[in-house]
Amino acid sequence: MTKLSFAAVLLALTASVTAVSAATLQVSNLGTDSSSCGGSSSPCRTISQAVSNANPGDTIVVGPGLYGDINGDGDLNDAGEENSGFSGKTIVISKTLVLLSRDGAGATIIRNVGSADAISIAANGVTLGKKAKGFTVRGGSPGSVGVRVEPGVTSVTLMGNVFDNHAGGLGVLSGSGHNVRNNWWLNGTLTIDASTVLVRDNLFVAATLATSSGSNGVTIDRNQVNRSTGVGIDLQGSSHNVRRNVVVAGLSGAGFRCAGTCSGITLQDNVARRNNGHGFEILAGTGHTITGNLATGNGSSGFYLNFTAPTALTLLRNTATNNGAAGFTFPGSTDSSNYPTLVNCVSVGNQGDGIQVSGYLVVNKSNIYGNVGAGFNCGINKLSGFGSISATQNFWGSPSGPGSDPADQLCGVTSVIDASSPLPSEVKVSLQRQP
Ligand SMILES: [Ca+2]
Ligand SMILES: [Ca+2]
Ligand SMILES: [Ca+2]
Repeated sequence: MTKLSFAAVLLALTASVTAVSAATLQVSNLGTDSSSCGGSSSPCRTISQAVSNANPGDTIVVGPGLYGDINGDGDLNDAGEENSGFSGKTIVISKTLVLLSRDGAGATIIRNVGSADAISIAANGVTLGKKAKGFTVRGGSPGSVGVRVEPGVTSVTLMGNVFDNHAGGLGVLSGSGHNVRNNWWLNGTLTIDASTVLVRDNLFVAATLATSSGSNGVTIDRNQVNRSTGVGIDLQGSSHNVRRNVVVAGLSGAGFRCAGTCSGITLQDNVARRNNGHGFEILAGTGHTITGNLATGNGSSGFYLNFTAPTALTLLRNTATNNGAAGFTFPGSTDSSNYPTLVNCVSVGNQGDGIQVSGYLVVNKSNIYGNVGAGFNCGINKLSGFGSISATQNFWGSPSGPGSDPADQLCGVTSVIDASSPLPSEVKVSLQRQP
């Protein structure tokens, strides 16, 4: 069944329901399914039956225990197992409902089967979980998806849930206006393919948070991403606001990446620490704002911005320390209207150059010292003869300006230089959450 025809079926189902006053339906491992179950003395056994019996606006409260593939044989045809009525979808929430667990995600497990979507949300305004009232949704087979918000669906809230080990995606969220907060996303990828979504205070472990090429206006705020197997926060689409996130110890790839269709991104007050690749890797797009971020201890560059497309950009108050390659790397800044400007930035103690650039560069009021520069002590290393560097009011590790140790020096620089060395004010790095 295509997504379109699936949506049409659900629309017809939803339209046939006549709303009555809101009620609360009960689901329990001790319950029995029937067309009238859900009362406190006659709970349903399955979430699907409660959804079927409910009216839009109702709340479903699910007791502790195991739902879905109860006996773990890989199908849903055994006693007490979910039957959504839709192939490839274990539970379908087809009405505007609030689904809560009574005792929280740790006690309330939904075991998915095969390549199914564990939970498909196909109505506007659905709430799945809240703090300490969510679900654990487990998968594992290739193709399975933890939670899918169907295309066109609006204003879904996901809160207090654990999504674990879905090879087809921990979540695939389409539509718009969603609120995704306080969930744990384990072993996989959450993909936001939607507009105007708030993703706040989530924990990702061995997982990636991605926005799709069609996404727009996603706010990613105050999340923690630990030990991702690829990029930690992987951005495509436009006009996302990425703030106060911490990406730590990624096993390969960058902490934060903006690539492909990525455009008009705000990256502010984020921390990339000890990831195997670059801290922040910006490979595409125009109109970015990159302010107040910290990249420290990453395996490659702290900030790697490729200016092959015209993306003249000011980096304000960004700090790169102790990274394995250059603090800031700017390949491809090869025309006079397309180059980086650094103001109040810090590049200190990196194994590579403080700043490595191929063309034009402006650096003001920044700290650039203690960089190894691959043994050449380069605060700024200009790789090509093209372009020029303007460096003013920076501190190079010595009152006399750039030079040999203890200062960092200018390498490969043949064009206009105006380097002086008053110590700029300390850069304030905003750390909202630290693991
Ligand atoms: Ca089964
Ligand atoms: Ca069976
Ligand atoms: Ca030095």
